[in-house]
Amino acid sequence: YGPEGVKYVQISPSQDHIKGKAWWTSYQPVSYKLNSKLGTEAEFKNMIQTCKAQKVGIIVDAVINHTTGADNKDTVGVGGSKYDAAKQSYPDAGYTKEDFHQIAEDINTYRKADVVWTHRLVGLLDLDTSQPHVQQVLGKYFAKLIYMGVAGFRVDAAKHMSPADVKGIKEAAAQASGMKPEDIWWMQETIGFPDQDPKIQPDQYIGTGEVNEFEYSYRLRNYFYGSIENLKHITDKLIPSNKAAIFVTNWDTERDNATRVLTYKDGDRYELANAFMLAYPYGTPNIYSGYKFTQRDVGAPGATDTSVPDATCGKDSQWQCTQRWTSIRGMVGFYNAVQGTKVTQWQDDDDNNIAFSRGNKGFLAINNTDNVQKVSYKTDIPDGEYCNVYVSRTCGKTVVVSGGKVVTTIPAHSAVALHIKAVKSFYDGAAVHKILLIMTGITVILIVIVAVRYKKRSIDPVQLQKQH
Ligand code: LM2
Ligand code: CA
Repeated sequence: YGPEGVKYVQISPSQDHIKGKAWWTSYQPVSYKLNSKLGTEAEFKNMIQTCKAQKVGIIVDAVINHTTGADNKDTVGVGGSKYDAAKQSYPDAGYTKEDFHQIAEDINTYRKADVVWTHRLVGLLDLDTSQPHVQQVLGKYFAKLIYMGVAGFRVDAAKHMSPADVKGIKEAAAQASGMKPEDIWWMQETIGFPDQDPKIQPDQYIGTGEVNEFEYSYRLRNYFYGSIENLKHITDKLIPSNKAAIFVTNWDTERDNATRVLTYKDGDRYELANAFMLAYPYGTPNIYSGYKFTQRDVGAPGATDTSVPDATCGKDSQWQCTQRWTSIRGMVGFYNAVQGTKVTQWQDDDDNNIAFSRGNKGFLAINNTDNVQKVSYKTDIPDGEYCNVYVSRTCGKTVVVSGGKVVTTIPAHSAVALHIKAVKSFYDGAAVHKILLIMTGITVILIVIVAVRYKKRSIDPVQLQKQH
């Protein structure tokens, strides 16, 4: 990931949790020990160090609103932590019954913030996150992860804790780690719905950190199945860019909201939407990579009640391996190359062809129709021959910018993505090879000529080559 320009990797929850084959067992913690289905504490540490050495930070998904389902009958977590859901006792976490909200009811309305904060989310025992003891337990957990080198956090179910509680928890984390609260990267899951209580909307949580902007994902789907010319307004009335964490989908929406978001099952549109997200300046983009599934609850390929085998990519793999797609890798490079620029030269055909530049650093054109499209777009990137990083990783496909214009054809549901760090030139592998060959030829001739003229001087051919 490091050499590819990926800056952070968000991982599934790292806490000890209930046993079971389903993927969502990771969302039922039994303590804050770091042995889980996904590995041991030692492996976790090793991952952090390995990634850090390549300048890749780890973001931990912190499940802090609740513990297990109230009706869970087991007594030992995957990592060995003891618990008793009936007694609301989680000794390895340091929780007793007093640490939980004592309303034994599920959330039955989203029109009352208080209910959403204090009732149980799908039957999960709800921590009383207003209590100093709970905040301290959680603060220590965050501090431990920070000391281990973790770069930031995704805060699960933030919407189910009041902004005041979340603030208290973050302050406890700051105190325990010696950091300032504002220096802890805190990405909060706050699914907004306009008809729900205003007090649980994403904008209520931006005081403590970033929030997930789900509306961005919904718009992407609407536009890619409607007209992508609308993308020019995609950020209208959304959370401010510096507070928004965005994605095309995540593990929840690809299962429970597949009619509202794009997923790997949407093929080209999904790929194009990810490219757009990486090309257009808004929020912190997250690329999601999970596994293929037909049933909602089925765990990762090969999962047992207590383990998940390493992911594999390649032919026949059940993993999506989004991070290996040519277009994604190309667009990660694009994202990094165009930082600091704005959108310029927006062009569209009022329907499903769009193009824009990122100042003089990048250019993206998308054809979201079923037909090949001949295009002629203006661009602010300098004239030259560029690699189309959406379709090739080796500069196998190039597009020429001439007279400030891109004149080319774009296949159905494909894109042209050009940026100044991927130019077909002197410096790219194939070209350098050819140029060296030509130069060698010229050099030989020059040496001959020079040798005739300055017979008596010895000229170092290497020097000559350099001057040339
Ligand atoms: C999240 N964000 O707020 C996660 O992104 C989401 O994946 C989690 O739900 C949820 N919050 C709680 O952390 C998943 C999954 C649920 C699953 C829960 C708990 O989507 O289906 O609920 O994790 O593991 C499961 C059962 C549900 C049952 C519950 C409690 O599906 O039927 O409710 O466990 O036993 C009785
Ligand atoms: Ca709660």
